[in-house]
Amino acid sequence: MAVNLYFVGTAGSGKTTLTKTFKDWMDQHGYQAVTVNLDPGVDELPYTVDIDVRDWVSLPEVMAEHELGPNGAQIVSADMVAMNAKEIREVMEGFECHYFLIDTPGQMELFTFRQASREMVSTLGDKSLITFLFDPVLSKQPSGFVSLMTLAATTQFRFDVPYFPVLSKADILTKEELEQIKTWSMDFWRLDTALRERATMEKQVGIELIKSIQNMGLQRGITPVSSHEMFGIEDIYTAVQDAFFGGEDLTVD
Ligand SMILES: Nc1nc2c(ncn2[C@@H]2O[C@H](COP(=O)(O)OP(=O)(O)OP(=O)(O)O)[C@@H](O)[C@H]2O)c(=O)[nH]1
Ligand SMILES: [Mg+2]
Repeated sequence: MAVNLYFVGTAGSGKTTLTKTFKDWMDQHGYQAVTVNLDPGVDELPYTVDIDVRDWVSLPEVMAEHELGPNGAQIVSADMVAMNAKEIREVMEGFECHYFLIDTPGQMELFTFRQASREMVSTLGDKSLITFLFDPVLSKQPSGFVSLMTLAATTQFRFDVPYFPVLSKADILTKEELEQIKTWSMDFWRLDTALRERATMEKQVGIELIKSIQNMGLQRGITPVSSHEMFGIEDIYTAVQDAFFGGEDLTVD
């Protein structure tokens, strides 16, 4: 059975671009990947979409039918997408592939915080992994990094599937910034020290959040990834293979 690889992250963190980059990488290696768009509100996609949720739910139609603005319509659409999960799964079952690459909605809370999404993820397959994209600009500040770790932890808590944290668009960071973020992700003491240099409120709340993330066993390194400069892609593949196939490579015909 194929792996469902979800790309999740805050708005503009690079989910759609990474879906395309990962698909291209799999094609180049002779692996079979099928792209799935779960964002009913997206206009254009840079990849050829194999399974498109817009075939079931259209944001402009939801806005017109329910007389809603774009935000309200996004919420209704997210639930409508989830209601169609069984049908989407049936369509997925018609494809022979190694991975389904699943691009999720821009407003990640619509996907992450809704009970319907949780049910959808389990309906869509048994082997799911979330690639969680850390926005590089937010990650540069210790408090931004802690906030994203909290979001990643919340995502894991909501879905209870393995997740792999990546530092997205790492090409826009300097070598020093990159090293610092990698250090913070592995060594919370260093992150704690960086936070202590900040304003009192930020410091106190941040330190408490770090402690709970550490207690939850979620302290782990982050993998820098760039769709523009093509690095880190293979690391995602390796993480998936480690999680589900004991690190064995996929077989190619
Ligand atoms: N420098 C750089 N820019 C990137 C990279 N990946 C994506 N981008 C840019 O970041 C912007 C957002 O990328 P998307 O892939 O649309 O991000 P997204 O998370 O799908 O966005 P939403 O679905 O709207 O939340 C675009 O302008 C991309 O060109 C990267 O690896 N490096
Ligand atoms: Mg997108």
